[in-house]
Amino acid sequence: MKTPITITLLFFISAIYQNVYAESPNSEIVTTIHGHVYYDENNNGTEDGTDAGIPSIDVLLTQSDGVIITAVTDANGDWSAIVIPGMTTVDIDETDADFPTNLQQSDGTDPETIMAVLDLDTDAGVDGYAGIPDITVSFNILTTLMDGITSANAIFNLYELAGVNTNGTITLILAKDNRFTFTYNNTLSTLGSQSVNNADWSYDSSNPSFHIWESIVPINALGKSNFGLEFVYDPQNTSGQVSYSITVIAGSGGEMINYNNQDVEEITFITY
Ligand SMILES: [Ca+2]
Ligand SMILES: [Ca+2]
Ligand SMILES: [Ca+2]
Ligand SMILES: [Ca+2]
Repeated sequence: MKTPITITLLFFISAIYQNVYAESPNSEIVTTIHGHVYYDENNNGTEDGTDAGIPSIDVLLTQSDGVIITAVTDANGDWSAIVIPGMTTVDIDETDADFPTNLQQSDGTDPETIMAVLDLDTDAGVDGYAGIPDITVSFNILTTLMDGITSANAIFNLYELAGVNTNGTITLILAKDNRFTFTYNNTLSTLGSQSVNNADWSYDSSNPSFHIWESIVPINALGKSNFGLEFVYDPQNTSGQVSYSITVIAGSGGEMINYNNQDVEEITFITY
């Protein structure tokens, strides 16, 4: 009973081989390469939680002889192809009509060149794509009238607006002014009646022009992070008004929308 099946199978394999050989006249030997494309829903750079494969995406494979072939991801986001051995450039086609809009790569590298090894099924790795977060910032000085040397509180609130967790360092800057002094308290958890996450933020005073705060703790989708300062304002025997501007640096946490990355507070100061 086994013989006809074996013969049929051998014939089938031989037919595949000949077909591939016919398409790759520069090589007598073929090998395979595979990979995986997924939607990184929680934008943490790894496939976990409810992340799922992205189906029906073209993957362009430039073989070592320059001939480009196309693989397509299956229902699980997996793709594979028969290629000639050698350096193979793998390029996921983000312009594919089935590719979800407004995603950026959060895991893996694309395009990238992989060595497709003779007689092996070479793993080209995973490529994860996530939505693009958007951070906005609000700067609140709780007492904005400085009557002589005055102590006051400032709170820096950062909000995620796009429904995507941030991923990566978030940097916030404030121009230095010797009338405005503080000691950053990295254990502060409430300031006035507000809760603050000072422990999530590190303060760097080394830049001559700017106070710099950084956080590597993600802001959750539609969530918030903040920190607060108790500062002293010294009008230095003058009266007037001054505006302080804080800026979330472009690209913070993977965000890309810069128009809402700044906020200004104005202080009025008087000396009698
Ligand atoms: Ca993930
Ligand atoms: Ca690509
Ligand atoms: Ca890749
Ligand atoms: Ca923004």
